[in-house]
Amino acid sequence: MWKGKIVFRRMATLLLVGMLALTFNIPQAESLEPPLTEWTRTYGGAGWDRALSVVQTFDGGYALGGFTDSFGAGDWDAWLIKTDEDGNMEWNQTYGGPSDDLGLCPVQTLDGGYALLGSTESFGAGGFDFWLIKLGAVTATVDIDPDTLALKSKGKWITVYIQLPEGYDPEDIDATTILLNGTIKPVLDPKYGFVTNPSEYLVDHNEDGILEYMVKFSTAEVKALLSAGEATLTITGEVNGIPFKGSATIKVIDE
Ligand SMILES: [Ca+2]
Ligand SMILES: [Ca+2]
Ligand SMILES: [Ca+2]
Repeated sequence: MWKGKIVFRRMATLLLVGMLALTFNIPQAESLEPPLTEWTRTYGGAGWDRALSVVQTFDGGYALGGFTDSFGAGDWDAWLIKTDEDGNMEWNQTYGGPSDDLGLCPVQTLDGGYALLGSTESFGAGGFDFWLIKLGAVTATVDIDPDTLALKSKGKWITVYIQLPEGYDPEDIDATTILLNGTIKPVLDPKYGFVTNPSEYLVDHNEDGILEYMVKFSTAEVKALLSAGEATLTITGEVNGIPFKGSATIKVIDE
């Protein structure tokens, strides 16, 4: 075949493909609008503060990991910041010793705590070592009323008193994060004073001078989990975005 004819055919094919592409309006990458910036925040002190990673947490906030020269135990220290959903810092913590402690990539773990990965020169076998840190939940003291639950009783509520260790304010507990045995939510209907009125839900039930956070659960929902014998009920939740956990054992009788 005449060589010029082949070239002409190829050009015609290319032209046709190009026209088809225009006809079907195939989107071009450069034509897409990038998302708008909703907000920005900065975190740090007067020294160098280097961010490495961010993950979204179960409560809709963020855990930020990196390392800081501004704070901590000397040289670089690993730095973890927890924010709420708007990026406001809820708490932060440095980890490290006198040498360089770099990088911190957090993940939130299924138990509501955190696992953090970094590299440390302060600890380990020499030089830099891998560094895995597990943060558990704050231990709460839990008191359940009644201590003995009769499965055939007509009581409407099971009342739970949650006391946190020193340094934590029970008023900072987020009641919407509270769960009994990981499944049952407390009664949060604002028609009840014990849900909305701090003078009713912040009480010193065990009279040790430290306020407890009181929540009530539907007895019917809790009974559905239980059978006669001893039952350990576990309460979990968050105070200022930090997970807490506590358990108490009650007696369950089939009468
Ligand atoms: Ca800085
Ligand atoms: Ca250090
Ligand atoms: Ca108390």
